[in-house]
Amino acid sequence: MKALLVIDVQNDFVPGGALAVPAGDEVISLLNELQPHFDLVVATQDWHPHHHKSFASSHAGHQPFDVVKLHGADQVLWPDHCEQGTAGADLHKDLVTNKIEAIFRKGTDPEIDSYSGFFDNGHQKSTGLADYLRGKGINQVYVAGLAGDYCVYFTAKDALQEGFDTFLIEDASRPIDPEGFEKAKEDLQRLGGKIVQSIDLLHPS
Ligand code: VGL
Ligand code: ZN
Repeated sequence: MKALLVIDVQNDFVPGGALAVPAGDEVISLLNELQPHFDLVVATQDWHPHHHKSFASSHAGHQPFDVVKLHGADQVLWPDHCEQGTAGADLHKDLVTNKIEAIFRKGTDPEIDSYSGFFDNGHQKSTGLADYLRGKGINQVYVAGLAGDYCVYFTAKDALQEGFDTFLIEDASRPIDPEGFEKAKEDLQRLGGKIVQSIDLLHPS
């Protein structure tokens, strides 16, 4: 049984948004086409409280994209984005949502960032996504969306660690930084993940 995880297709991550991923909007039509080819579709939503610690504005003297230590780990500081209840946090209006059975929210703890749909960055708290997928009989997990080098990558990495057969759909994802995305894909392959293109799913040979 195959699940598609649609990662953070939210207004703040597309051009014009607070943390725009270059060409982020280009994944939407592909994700819509892909959804009917899966047994289960789940979405994630970055969902931060006001003054979240991943925001540069919460750290005096720092700018977006600076890196600081937060609870002992490196933390990239971001522009304020995906604040709970704002339009920027909404899923993009062009994303078809009727097949999305559940939306897992992340980044809700004011102190800890959470790139993965499964765990916060320190792996302290689970969102329950792995058990949800297992409960639905899923063994194959396909991950796509935004951003390829952050939330897509970390979600795929945790999916592997949770024992799922894991695929990153490259052309249905866009990164913040292309170089970071290359490293992310290499890392996933080293860990046993596979990089695929949407054509492999839409027109299997
Ligand atoms: C993301 C940075 C901060 C993402 C979320 O969805 O990839 N990146 N928060
Ligand atoms: Zn975030």
